[in-house]
Amino acid sequence: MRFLLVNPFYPIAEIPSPPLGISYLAGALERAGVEVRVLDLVVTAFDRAKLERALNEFQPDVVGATSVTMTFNSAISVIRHVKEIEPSIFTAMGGAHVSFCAEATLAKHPELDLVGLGEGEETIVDIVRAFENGRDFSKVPGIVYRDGNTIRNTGARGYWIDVDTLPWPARHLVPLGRYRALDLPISMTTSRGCPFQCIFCTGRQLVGAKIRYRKAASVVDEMEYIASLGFKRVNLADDLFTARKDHAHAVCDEILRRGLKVTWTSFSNVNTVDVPLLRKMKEAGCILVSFGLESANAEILKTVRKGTKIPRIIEAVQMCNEAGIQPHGSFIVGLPGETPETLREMHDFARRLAEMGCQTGVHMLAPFPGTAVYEQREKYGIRLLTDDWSQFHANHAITEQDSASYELQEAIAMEIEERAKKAFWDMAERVLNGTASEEDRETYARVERHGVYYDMMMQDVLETDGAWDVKRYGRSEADLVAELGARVHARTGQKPDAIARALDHALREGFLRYSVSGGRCTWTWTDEGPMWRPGDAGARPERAIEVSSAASFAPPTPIASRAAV
Ligand code: B12
Ligand code: SF4
Repeated sequence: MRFLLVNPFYPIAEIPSPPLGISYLAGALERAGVEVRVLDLVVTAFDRAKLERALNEFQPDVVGATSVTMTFNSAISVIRHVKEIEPSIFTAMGGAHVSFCAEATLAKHPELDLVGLGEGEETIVDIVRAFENGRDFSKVPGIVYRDGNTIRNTGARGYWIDVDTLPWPARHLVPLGRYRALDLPISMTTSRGCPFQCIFCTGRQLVGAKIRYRKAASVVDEMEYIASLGFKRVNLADDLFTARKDHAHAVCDEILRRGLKVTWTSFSNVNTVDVPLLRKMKEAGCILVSFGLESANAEILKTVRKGTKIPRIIEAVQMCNEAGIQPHGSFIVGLPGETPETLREMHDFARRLAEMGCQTGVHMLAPFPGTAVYEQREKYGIRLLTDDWSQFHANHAITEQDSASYELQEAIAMEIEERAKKAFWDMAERVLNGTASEEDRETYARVERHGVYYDMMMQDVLETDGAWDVKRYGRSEADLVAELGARVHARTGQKPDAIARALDHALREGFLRYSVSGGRCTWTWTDEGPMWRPGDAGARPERAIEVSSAASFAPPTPIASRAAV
């Protein structure tokens, strides 16, 4: 039995991290003895011929994609290609989007055979077993599937998975090296669930109101393992890491007991932090805590059932400052009850928070299927202006209400975009005219490198142009790098000096490597998973990046010695 999991495309600007849901599903399938592969279209390019080759080579029985609302169109397009290429392949989808509009999705998309609802680790194994046993899905709870011309819903699973029994995410199947090269954070979770009921969030419906915790020792085992993969930052992706203080304390205590040097960030709620906990988190490596602030208007906060008050937000920011952790708060423009006045309040409050050292971010309301603000939008006076799911990225206005027009909201979105662009170009100018600070220069160099790497990844430069005859172009490392640089320039149009700096950095850090054999040199991203995997006997290696056969290859510094970056 072979299962291909697909992580659909979404833009690098969203700061993706290696796909966690897909890795959990892959882990569950591997434990059930299923052969699994992951096609990750966030850091590799999609084209139909490539998909066709992958299907021919792997011969999957089932292809399953994940999606949130904004990635649904990309996900269903891959599924459509799969069905066109090989109609006998069974297709499935799950995730935060289709879990809440499964029937409508199956009705509209004949290329999709089944939707998994909510948490998928047990469901996906049940789907495989039912598929093997004559495709009778009627006994599999938690799915909606096509049965001839009928769409059948077997209902929710009715219980939440014990997260301590789950296998670790099978990250070795994901092209981790590319995420590492792009300096993106890596995510993990210590719990699932959220007791709050914010009307714009699907988190609670997806993972339940009762929080299920993992044991601290297992959490820190995983943290230790992912720290060994060479990522600079771990993102604790729990909906609410600080929901139960004794759990958060236990995780931090375990990190400290092991002396693990790892830099991490987490999501929180202003009601669930205090100074002793924040201090402990800081000591254990936490550098930033992100709060969903949503609005600066008390009435709106009440309407969206956030359960927070402005004085408490200020207190939480002060507590972070006292503990030495960077506070971050995010707002949503366009919540029910928004007016020009409430937007001014948000603007003034954000400025006040900035003066207190709090970073802030703003998203536009995107009413996702499954949320109260989508399902009861009439009650909330929200008019949805598009049914194109790819527009649900929350960076531009897609709603309006009597008191807050589309134009008003979109003007804010444009201003945010313009401000970000201007900040970048001002920094670029400072770098070019020699007046930039050290920090500016580092940021600029990082952005420049990432531009080169991302173009190389999304244009498949190494896969299609990264191997050649060394007799023709020379075999010293300088020759190989120069030839690769020329090819990257020809394909991406990036500036030669920027390419040279990026390639030099990639070689030094071990993101890229080459091998020469039989007169041919071949360049690859250092994508392989770790040599040591969870559950393997024997000691874990210092770092998990395979050292190239090239004599001059310089391995990256292990994260432990880059303590608390
Ligand atoms: C951490 C996180 C992120 C991280 C991603 C981390 C990662 N490596 O995956 C970052 C910061 C990058 C991120 C970005 C965004 N996120 Co986000 N994120 C979360 C958060 C808090 C946890 C996600 C997570 O890792 N869960 C744990 C894993 C195990 O769950 P999962 O991915 O959903 O997968 C499980 C099931 O869905 C199911 N499943 C999934 N796929 C499949 C496929 C099949 C075949 C089957 C059977 C089952 C199945 O099984 C999986 C295992 O149980 C959730 C909230 C939440 N509680 O889910 C929001 C959440 C997923 N994000 C959300 C949004 C909107 C975004 C952004 C669009 C941000 C924005 N611009 O507004 C981007 C889009 C990025 C993207 N393509 O996912 C929304 C999605 C709502 C929606 N309908 O679209 C959520 C639900 C929060 C909310 N506001 O309601 N996010
Ligand atoms: S926004 Fe945060 S606190 Fe509110 S329901 Fe979603 S995960 Fe919970």
